[in-house]
Parts: sequence; structure tokens; C-alpha cells
Amino acid sequence: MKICILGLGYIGLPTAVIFSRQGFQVVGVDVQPKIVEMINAGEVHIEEPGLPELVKGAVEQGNLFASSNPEPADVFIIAVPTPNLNDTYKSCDLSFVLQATKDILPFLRNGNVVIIESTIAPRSMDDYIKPLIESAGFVIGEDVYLVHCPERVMPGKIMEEIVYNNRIVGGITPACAQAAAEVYGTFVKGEIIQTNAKTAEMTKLMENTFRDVNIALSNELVKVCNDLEINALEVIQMANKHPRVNLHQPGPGVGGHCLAVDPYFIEAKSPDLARIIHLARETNSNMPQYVAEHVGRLLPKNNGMKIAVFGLTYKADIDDMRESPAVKVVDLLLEQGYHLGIYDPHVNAEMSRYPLNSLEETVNEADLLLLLTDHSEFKYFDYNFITRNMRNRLIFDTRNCIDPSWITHAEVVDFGNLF
Ligand code: SAJ
Repeated sequence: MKICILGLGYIGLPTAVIFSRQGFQVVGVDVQPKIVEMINAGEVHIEEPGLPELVKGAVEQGNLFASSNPEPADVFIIAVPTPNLNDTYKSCDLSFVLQATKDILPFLRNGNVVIIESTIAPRSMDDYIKPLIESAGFVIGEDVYLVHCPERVMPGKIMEEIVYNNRIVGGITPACAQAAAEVYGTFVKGEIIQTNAKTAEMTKLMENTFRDVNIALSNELVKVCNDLEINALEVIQMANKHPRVNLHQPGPGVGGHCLAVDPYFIEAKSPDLARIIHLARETNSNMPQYVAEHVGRLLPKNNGMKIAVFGLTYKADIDDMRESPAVKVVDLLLEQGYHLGIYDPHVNAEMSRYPLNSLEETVNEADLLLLLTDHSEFKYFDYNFITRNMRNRLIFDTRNCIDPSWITHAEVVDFGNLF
């Protein structure tokens, strides 16, 4: 079986590698020549544990190669980006998916399976992608098998989850779903569940929306509890002892290209009905502002005050800064005139919008240590030692990451005791 994968990002590249490890011939296509070049040299352009070794091995074995153009194959998988993050109207931008679909049309043959893995708005398959393939003269479900199989892997754990997660395979017809289930059956160890395309689209979006709404509830709880002088973190911990309660963790906001984006795909399709989804997005998007306001209370005189910022990425132990709430907090603090030292051991200095500092430089003479991302190393630092050269030994932990009981030489505030 030969597989052609369009889009060699966080999903396409791991998928390409997994198929090539099964012994299939894989061609990965990307519009960026630099990515094509790197992969053919056995190198990787993203941070994901386990991926570099696997890419190198697959390229060396000759099972994987990258190209700027698609070529004939048995299975085509499209994994290109879809977010439209326009400031005034956020929604699903299908243009890359539609372009990729058009790009494969000249190579399509009877019996081919076409899989869209990109996250797409409800009804995109039926209303846009199916007509495009039909326009080339194919009968879907007879000549060509078309499915939406949403990716559901967690950045940082992709190589494991891609194999062990359950997969939803949404076919335009049952025969389409069956054909794609056989493709994924070659490596997936989770359950492969067959359904129709629009159910698969909405299921994927709802998974991330569920998390976004749940986090918004916790963030709202923080605001309410701080107003009423109740420790919200303790409330969450207690409530989660109930067997059917699972409140997520509050924080400085929700980032990444999934939770911070997918709910808008639903809202844009049904703006009058998706009320809770809208409010949750609003609550989470305003959290950086809430953090900046509290920094202002902790350090009222911003002139000449220095803040040591720990963490820029959207979540722990990755290098990804897309939609990162930490970046938004940093922007707000700079606007307010604070002087910042920024430390993030996961971010490549060349990729960062801001100059990064060493740990020493970041904390030196700082008036506040502001923790915005819960990287593993931040959990285990010796803060009694690290804060020794701060002008004011005050820590604001927005991620409930540090155990304050270890810290005797600095004061710690978190979302549980901001009042
Ligand atoms: N966050 C909180 N509190 C929490 C959990 C997360 O504030 O309790 C924040 C994180 O710090 C981060 C954001 O939410 O800023 C998103 O992080 P995440 O770990 O929840 O999700 P992603 O975006 O890295 O990956 C999600 C996953 N979806 C679900 O768990 C339902 C992943 O499985 C999907 O494949 C991925 O979205 C995607 O591509 O859609």
C-alpha cells in the first residue's frame, strides 16, 4: 500500500512515520520547501518526544520521503491547518483543505481512499469536500472512498496516542467508513468506531469544546471565589473527590490550536444557539487580562519594576506558543510598562517573539516571579535558592504548579489566595 500525506505538521508527520514503520511506502507533501528538505535529510522541524528518531529511521530505510507535490497512491491523507483566527470573526478556514483536495484530484484513481484528518466545521465534508471530488467524475462510496477521521492526539504524547487512542472514522457512505477503518486497522490498537462524516466532525469539535467549557467553569470559579474570599483551588480539589465530578484546572487562559479554536467552528455555524460555548471562550480569552490585573495589584508601581516570567508556551513541556495565554500576559505587562525577564527552557530562542534570558538573568533583581506555564522543571526548582537574588521574593503561580509548603524564603500567591 502506498500512502500520500498532505501537510507534514504535528499530525501529518507522525502519521507518515507510523505508516512507514508498518512497511508502507509513504510520501509526505508540504508546501514549505524547508520542511521537505529537512525531512529528506532525516531531520524534524517540531518538538515531539520520540519523533526525531522515528523520522530519521524511516528516511534512512527508504520508506518515507518528502516532496512538494502529491503523487499517485492508494490512500491520500490530508492534515493541513484550518484555523481562521481573524480578530473579529474566528471560524474554520477550509481553504488549505480544499486546495489540498484539488491538488490530489489529478492523481485519484478508482479504489482510492481519501481521508481528511484536519479539524473541520460541521458539515464541511458533505457540503464542500464531497462535491469537489464528485466534480472530478468519481462516485463516492463506489469509485473513491471519502472519510473524515479527526486526529485526537495530545501534543507531547503523540507517538503513543496515535497508536493507542480510539479512532472515529466518519464515512460519506458506510463503504467509505469501512475502507478507511481497514487503513487505520494496520496500526491502531484502540477501538475504530465507524459513523458518518458529520457526526465525526461534530464529535471531534465537542471533545475540545467540553474541555474548554470545563476550564472556563474553573476559571469563573476562581473569580467568584476570590471575590468571596474562598480558596478556589481547594474547592476544586474537594469537589473532584466526588466520583462524578471532574473540574479542570484554572489557569492564565487556554491556548494551542485546538481548545482555543475549535469551539469557534461550532459557534460560527450556529451563533444563536451556541451560547455556553461562546461564553466559555470569552471567559478563557479574558484570563490573561485577569492575570495582568492581579500583577498590577501585587506590583502597583510598574515603573522600573521587574517581573521574572517563567514559561511562554501554551502548556507544559512543549515548544508550541500558538495562542499561548502566556504570550498574551507578556504583551499586556509590556504595555503596562513593566520590565520583564523571560525564561522558557523549551522555547528555541530563534522562534521567540521576545528575547529570552537565562534563569539567573531572569530572576536577578526581580520584584515578582510570575509562573505562566507548568513545565516539569518548574515544579521541582528550589525556589528558596532561585529567588535569592530577587529584589522582592514574591511568586505568583498561575498554574498551581509549585508546592508552597516547600518555600520558606519567598511568599507565594496563587489562584486560591489572591484576595
Ligand atoms: N488547560 C487548562 N486547564 C486544564 C487543562 C488544560 O487551563 O485543566 C489549558 C492548557 O494549559 C492549554 C489548553 O488548555 O493552554 C489546551 O491544552 P490541552 O492539554 O487541554 O489540549 P491540547 O490543545 O494540547 O490538545 C487537545 C486534546 N483534546 C482533548 O484532550 C479533548 C487532544 O487530544 C486533541 O487531539 C487536540 O486538542 C487537538 O488537536 O484537537
